[in-house]
Amino acid sequence: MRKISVIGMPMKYGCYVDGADLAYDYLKDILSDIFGVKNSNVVDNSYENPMEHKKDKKIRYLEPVMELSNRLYSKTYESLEKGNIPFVIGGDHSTCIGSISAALDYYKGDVSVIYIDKHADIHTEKTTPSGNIHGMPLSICIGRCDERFNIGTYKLKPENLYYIGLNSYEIEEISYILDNNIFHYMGFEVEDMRAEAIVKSILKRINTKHVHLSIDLDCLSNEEFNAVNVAVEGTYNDERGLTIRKLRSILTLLLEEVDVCSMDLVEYNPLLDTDLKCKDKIKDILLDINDSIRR
Ligand SMILES: [Mn+2]
Repeated sequence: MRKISVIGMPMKYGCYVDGADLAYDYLKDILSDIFGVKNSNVVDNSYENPMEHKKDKKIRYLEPVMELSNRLYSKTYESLEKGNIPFVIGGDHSTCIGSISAALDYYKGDVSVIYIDKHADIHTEKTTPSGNIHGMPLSICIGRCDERFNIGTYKLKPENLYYIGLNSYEIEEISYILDNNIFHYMGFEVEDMRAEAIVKSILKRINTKHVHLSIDLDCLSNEEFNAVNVAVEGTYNDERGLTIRKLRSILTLLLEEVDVCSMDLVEYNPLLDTDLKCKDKIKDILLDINDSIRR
C-alpha cells in the first residue's frame, strides 16, 4: 500500500508575498492528524542574501526559486523511490516546479498533470508581466524557458496538461494553450457541469500511466476562500471561482479513478486567514483526499 508522505515547501520567492511560506506551519496539526506525519519533512528555505533582481532586471528572485526547487526535487524524488505518494504543501505555485520535475524524471516522462487553478501559470521569462515565477511554473516544466530555468531531464508534454477552473490569463498564455490544444475547462464551464462529466472527459483523454495533481487554492471563489496570495479581483472573476463543494466532488472522483503519483496544494496564505475559516475548509479538502486516494 502506498503511503502519502507530506513534504512542506515554505516557498515565497515565486510571488514574494509575506505569508506564502507559512502554510505548512499553520497546517501542521491537521496534516499530522490526517496523514499521521510524525517527523516534519520540510524543504530548507534558507537562502543567503536573496536578491530580487540580478543581471536580469525582469525576473524576480530567480536564484532562490531555482535553488529551492532543486531541494524540493530531491525530496520528492526520494519519496517516490520509497514507493510513497509525495504530497507537497506549498508555498506559492512555483512549488510545483520541483515536484512535477521529480515525478517526470522518476517516471521517465510518463506523467500527466491535472492543474486546478484560476490562473494559467504558463508565462515565460519573455512574456511575464510581473516577473514573478509562480506565473511561469508550467512553462519551466514544459522546458520552454531559457537555460537558467533548467531542472531535471524529462519535460512535460503540453498534450499531457489538463486545466480545471481556468479564469484569468494573459493573451500570450491563452494563445499558447490554444495553439497547442491544451485541454482546459474554464471556471464557468466547471460550475455548469457535473463533476462526474468533468472527470470522465479528462480520464478518457489521459494517455500516461501516472498523474500529478496540482491544486491551487485560488481556484476557489473569493467569497468562500479568500486566504490566497493573489486573489483575482473584479466581480466577473469572483463569480466564476469554483465552489468548495464542486472542488471537493471533483477531487474525490478524480482520486478514486486515477492513480495519482504525486500532488501539491499551494497558495494558501495563513496571514490572510484571520478567523482560520479557510484552514477549516482546507481540513475538509484534506480529509476527502485521504479518503479517496487509491493506494
Ligand atoms: Mn497557480
